[in-house]
Amino acid sequence: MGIVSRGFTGRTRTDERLPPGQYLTEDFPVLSAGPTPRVSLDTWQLAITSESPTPHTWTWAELTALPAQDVTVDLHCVTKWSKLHTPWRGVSLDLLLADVESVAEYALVRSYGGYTTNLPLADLTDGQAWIAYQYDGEPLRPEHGGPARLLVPHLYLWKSAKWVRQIELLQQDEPGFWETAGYHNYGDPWREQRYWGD
Ligand SMILES: Nc1nc2c(c(=O)[nH]1)N[C@H]1C(S)=C(S)[C@@H](COP(=O)(O)O)O[C@H]1N2
Ligand SMILES: [Mo]
Repeated sequence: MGIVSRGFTGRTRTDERLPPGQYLTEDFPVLSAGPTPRVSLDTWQLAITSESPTPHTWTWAELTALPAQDVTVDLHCVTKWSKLHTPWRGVSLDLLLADVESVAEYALVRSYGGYTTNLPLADLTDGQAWIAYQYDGEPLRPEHGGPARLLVPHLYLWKSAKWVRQIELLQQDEPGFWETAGYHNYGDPWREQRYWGD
């Protein structure tokens, strides 16, 4: 049989994966605005709250019993480092939001330790966001957000709240910790939305 040329294999060049103003890093820097909270898996809980009086909650056993996805994504930090092809395992927000009925258009994400960040609810759906609990085949280390963190790789990494505890669905946008301090409200790395006014 002859060899059929398949043309492009879908691989993209590294420089095409690097948003404007970013540089590549091989290591995995830790950026935390405060001390690393230690959360016991016995009491750990994730809640999705909305205008409905009954929150949707998952214990650690419940979360990790759900079907998980393995995803390899690029990370872009507003401090200008990017790390390509990072391997995570977690539960898609599409699955967690499936039974949540809400007219909300915004989400405010709250972490153990008090950190918050906001984003449109649409940015958490359609295969764009996960509650990640493994990195590179290992339990997610506490300094990187373990037991579990939000992973929203298409936005700057400050939106990927470590030690995630609650996703509050809101009808009005409410800026989080860095957004209140002058970071961009949306944070698209491809449009270089670093700071308020960008
Ligand atoms: N709870 C919490 N989540 C957080 C932060 C934080 O300080 N607290 N820092 C954010 C910022 S600014 C970045 S760049 C990434 C860093 O993730 P890493 O430490 O795993 O690299 O976490 C984001 N999530
Ligand atoms: Mo950051």
